[in-house]
Amino acid sequence: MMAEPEKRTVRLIATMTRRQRTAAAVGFVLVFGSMGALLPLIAKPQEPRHVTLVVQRMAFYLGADRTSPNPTIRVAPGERIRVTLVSKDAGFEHDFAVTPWRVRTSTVRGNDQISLIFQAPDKPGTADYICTMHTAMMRGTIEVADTVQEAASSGY
Ligand SMILES: [Cu+2]
Repeated sequence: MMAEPEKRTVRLIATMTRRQRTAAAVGFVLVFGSMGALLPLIAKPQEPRHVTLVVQRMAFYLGADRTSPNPTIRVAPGERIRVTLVSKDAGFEHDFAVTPWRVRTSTVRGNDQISLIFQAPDKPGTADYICTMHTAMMRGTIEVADTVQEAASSGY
């Protein structure tokens, strides 16, 4: 008797008056419409892009690269970034800061690492990133690229 409940539903709708049917339709829209409004609150925010910066011999390096000190970091407008600062400079203290964006990690030393999530500005442009303790040697450019594709093409 699998079809029984369905038949009963059809019969129920058929016996409804026009007013009841309108009320049911309005109820349906209200219930599912409000679920739609709640969806952005329930949905997870997009995972931030991970950028690993290694500090070694008084310079920043991206990911596994050890050949390009203080490289340009490209991000997309409004993109959420998780910077992980990895210390490989025993005996020194370092941090990572983008002062105009009010971004600054705490200090790492020895074999510490620290992560910080921040949101890139919405407008394309550039800013300096620095280690606030060694601004002369540890300084590079962070760029908000024109497009997401441009930022993603620099892949790290
Ligand atoms: Cu430093």
